[in-house]
Amino acid sequence: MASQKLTSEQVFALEDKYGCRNYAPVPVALCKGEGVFVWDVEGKKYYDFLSAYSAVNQGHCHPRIIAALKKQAEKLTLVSRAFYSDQLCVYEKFMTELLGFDRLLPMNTGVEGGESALKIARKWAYYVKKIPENKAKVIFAEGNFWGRTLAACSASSDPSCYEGYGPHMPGFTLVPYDNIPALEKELKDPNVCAFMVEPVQGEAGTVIPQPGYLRKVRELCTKYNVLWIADEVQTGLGRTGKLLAVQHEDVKPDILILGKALSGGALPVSAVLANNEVMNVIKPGTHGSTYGGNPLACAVAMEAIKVLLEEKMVENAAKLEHVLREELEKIPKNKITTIRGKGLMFAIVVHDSIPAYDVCLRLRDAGLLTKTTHGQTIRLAPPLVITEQQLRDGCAIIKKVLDSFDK
Ligand code: IF1
Repeated sequence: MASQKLTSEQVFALEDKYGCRNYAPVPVALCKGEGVFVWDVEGKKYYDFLSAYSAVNQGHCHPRIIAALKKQAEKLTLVSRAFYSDQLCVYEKFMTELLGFDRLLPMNTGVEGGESALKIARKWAYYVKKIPENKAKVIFAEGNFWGRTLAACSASSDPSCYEGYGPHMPGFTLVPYDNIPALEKELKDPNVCAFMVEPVQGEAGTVIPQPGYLRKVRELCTKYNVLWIADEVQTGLGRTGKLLAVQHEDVKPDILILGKALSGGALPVSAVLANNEVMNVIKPGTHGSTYGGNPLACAVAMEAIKVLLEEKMVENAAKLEHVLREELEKIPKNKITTIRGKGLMFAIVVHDSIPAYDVCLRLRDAGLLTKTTHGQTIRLAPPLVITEQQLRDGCAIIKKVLDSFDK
């Protein structure tokens, strides 16, 4: 079967028969990607307005990233951390100088970045803040999403994330997002070692905090000697119109987590960055990963960051934010009730009279791919290489599809 060209129906049937049913994908079978476009197995072309949940900010199969992948793949892909490689050290220097941190811990997936950040925070709690052993607490925001591990599920306020996965990780507390008094109340607990939060909540539906929230988080975490962990796995690397979303408020976390677009969608690459006082609590043999920091990932990640910067994708996201908002605001309120967005990280809430999933199906038929998050919310996050004309074309498709629900 593998050698034959599959039809969409065959793709759906094979996955239905042989795959774990942990997703209910939009029924489209993709086989090619280039820039803002993807193609299905029948050759139909689509705008990608999801960007693999912001992992292909640089556009699908960016030629420079693919070239870097191929070049390194023919030399050395993996040696484990049992030995040094000529790529990891250069990548660590490149990233720490770019983002202004002393050290980088290389991991693979975003959730491994989150897990690593929490392990660092707990070590710091006991070795530096001197919190009594096994008493360290971490605060998360309601509506958070940072992956699918048991700790990530334990931190979630969403039953579909944590139900049936107990017993849950102890020492986790939730506070309402974008609520400074509630946060400060928890931070006063001397056993709190960290507050982990997304600068813009992705899975929650692109929830943007009030201006000044991140600045207050920074102030309070400093005041109460608590580590601020910024989860920029989705918001980072240009998605919100800044290299890091925290830069909208000109603040810096104690621990920064990156993922997704760190490799431009070529392979899983994540990273945790922190300064010496925090990162040095991790001693040899106390944390690691077979693939973390592999030469292939380092070479790809450096090129992915370079193209992001050199092709001014961050600036493009900032510039096109107003175009996307302007186009969406033209759509009547009886179709789109809410628009939320920063840079090219947007979500719309469609009127209850229009099933959001049906909107995604009709968008697919009209040549644009995206997916709902909770309820009636639909994400709109095209690659950051999109042009103004392409963005307006995409919005015209969205408008036409929503109009079609009038009939
Ligand atoms: C799925 C959601 C998005 C993330 C943030 C860490 C991670 C993610 C802010 C973990 C991952 C992905 C996971 C993927 C779908 C997607 C997603 F819908 F699940 F919630 F983007 F919003 N921090 N998000 O958004 O990174 O381990 O996946 O590399 O699990 O369905 P990962």
